[in-house]
Amino acid sequence: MNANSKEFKPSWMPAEGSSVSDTPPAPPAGENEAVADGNARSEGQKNESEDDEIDENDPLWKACMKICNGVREEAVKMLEDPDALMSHPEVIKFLDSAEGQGVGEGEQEEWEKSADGVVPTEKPSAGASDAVKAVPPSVPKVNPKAEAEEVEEIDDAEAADEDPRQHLNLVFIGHVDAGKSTLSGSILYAMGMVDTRTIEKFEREAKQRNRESWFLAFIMDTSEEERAKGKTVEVGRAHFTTDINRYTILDAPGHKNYVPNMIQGCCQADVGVLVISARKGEFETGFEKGGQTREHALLAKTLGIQHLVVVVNKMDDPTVNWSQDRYEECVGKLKPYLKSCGYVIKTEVKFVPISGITGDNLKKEVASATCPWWGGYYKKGQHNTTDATLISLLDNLSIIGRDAKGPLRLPILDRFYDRGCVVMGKVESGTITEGSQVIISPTKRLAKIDSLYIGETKVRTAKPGENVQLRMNMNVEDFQKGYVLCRPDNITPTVKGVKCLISLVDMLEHRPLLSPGYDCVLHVHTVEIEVTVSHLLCVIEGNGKKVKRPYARQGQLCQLVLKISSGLETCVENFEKFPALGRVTLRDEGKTIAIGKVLECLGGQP
Ligand SMILES: Nc1nc2c(ncn2[C@@H]2O[C@H](COP(=O)(O)OP(=O)(O)OP(=O)(O)O)[C@@H](O)[C@H]2O)c(=O)[nH]1
Ligand SMILES: [Mg+2]
Repeated sequence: MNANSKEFKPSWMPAEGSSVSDTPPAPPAGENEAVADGNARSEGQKNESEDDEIDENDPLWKACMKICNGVREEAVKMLEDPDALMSHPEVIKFLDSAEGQGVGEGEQEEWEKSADGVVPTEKPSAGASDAVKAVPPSVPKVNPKAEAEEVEEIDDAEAADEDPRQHLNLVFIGHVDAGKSTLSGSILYAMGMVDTRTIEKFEREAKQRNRESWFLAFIMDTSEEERAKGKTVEVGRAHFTTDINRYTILDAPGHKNYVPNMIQGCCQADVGVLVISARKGEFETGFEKGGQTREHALLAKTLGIQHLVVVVNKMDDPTVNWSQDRYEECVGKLKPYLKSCGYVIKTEVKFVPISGITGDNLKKEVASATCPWWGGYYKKGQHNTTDATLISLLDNLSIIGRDAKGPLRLPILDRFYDRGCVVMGKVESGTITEGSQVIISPTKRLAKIDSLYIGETKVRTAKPGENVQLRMNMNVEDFQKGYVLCRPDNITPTVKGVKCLISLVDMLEHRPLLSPGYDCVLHVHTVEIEVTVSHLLCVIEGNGKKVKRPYARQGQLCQLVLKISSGLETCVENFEKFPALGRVTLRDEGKTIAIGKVLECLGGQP
């Protein structure tokens, strides 16, 4: 797994260190060129090799032959130009049909036996596969026989029927040491996902490391570095279920050095659980004195969090002792700030006092002897909460705007080798189906989803909101973080620049003005890429009037054009069409300076 994600792994997921991540999101120039080369091979080259290369069992070849009424030369011509091919309605229809989704039973075996794992449909862009042939050293070599046996065993597993329960992705955010990992671990323990023996083992280990109170955090903080320092680095991932919902926990790091990892966590989430420490001095450090609470809350809103659950944690601490006044103080100070981030407090934000370490108000309500005032609060719906516990509150949240019938959009978060190519990501729109064909944008290559997993369960389909792992019939090098899987009839645009509406929230002290030429890092869905402000189109004044200005400063709203500094293309969407792929964050020197949305995609392919 990569530096940005880790998880309780399904058995087929890789051992530590086998990932081939941390590569830039845009396609390497060579790869793009190779695609172009592959599409534009000279006539002579084509004649020499084309006919020999044709695999008669290739489903796309069969489709072309069918469409061309069996006229070979016409079908060959069709295959030569993948872009034109994709614009052919009959091909699209074919690919969408059951026939186009895969092959017959006998042929399926041939497909799976394919030694190099490259599907016949790649042939039109053979140049591209040449460009990415080199296997990075971090990809483990495997015994092909053992691989075949194991894959067979895995693929024999019956794909499960769709679970009707809603799936919620929870990202735990907040200042360093607020108690996010402890809370995550405590929830997993309370929900029966961790047994007592494991907890006892972690207690012993935490004691040996002089970090006694961290034993619950060790459930999520699994690396040596994290346990030694008591700080989360990578986003921890775990799953639990209730009778009503299925949940994925994404435990983000609180330290300011790891904000990009936290952004990755937010990208996959629908609900933000903002963990606030009520302990004396800690609330003040985290919220008032330049702590991470503010940046996290703001980023979560920008990155599409629909509900924010503020948990006022460490209520058991001797400096708090379930004090109603301290709770009111924290809530009272947070509300105006959250409002200024754009949250509608009444409908989007809920507050609950908890103790991650004792488990009070997680699954079980705190005893009235310990906290006599809480019952009165939730029964009256004070601070927008009518549920006694965090779990019941989460069970009552519903996520809107998930369009299972819309065009497929699945931004890739990570990919790795494990007896074949596995990619990870969250379905943002549409439905992904086992055996279906997808286009990888921006390279525009066609790929097949051999099998698909939600957590450890093999499933047939996955709808928006699901974090999935896909076994693909491609090479690991064919995917990069920031690529987007889509359907051939509705491809994500690739851009060289974007026109954005941006709010400058927190400019650097020594770079207080934003003007053309300003360099920074653009975060949009799973993409992280360097950009330059090429035009400042206008500054929008308080009365909504657009004015021309040579620069914009903190607190101002402006429209600008951002150009990808490397000149490469990346996948971005207009916010109005796909909000999850059009929310923008600009960071500079490790700090969020601006947030906004994509108004227009510029300079790429449609
Ligand atoms: N008293 C008390 N201490 C807590 C509670 N929750 C967490 N802590 C303590 O706070 C410290 C930090 O806990 P973590 O869970 O590692 O905090 P975190 O927010 O995950 O920290 P980062 O990952 O570094 O951002 C540990 O010593 C915990 O024991 C709580 O409910 N009550
Ligand atoms: Mg942590």
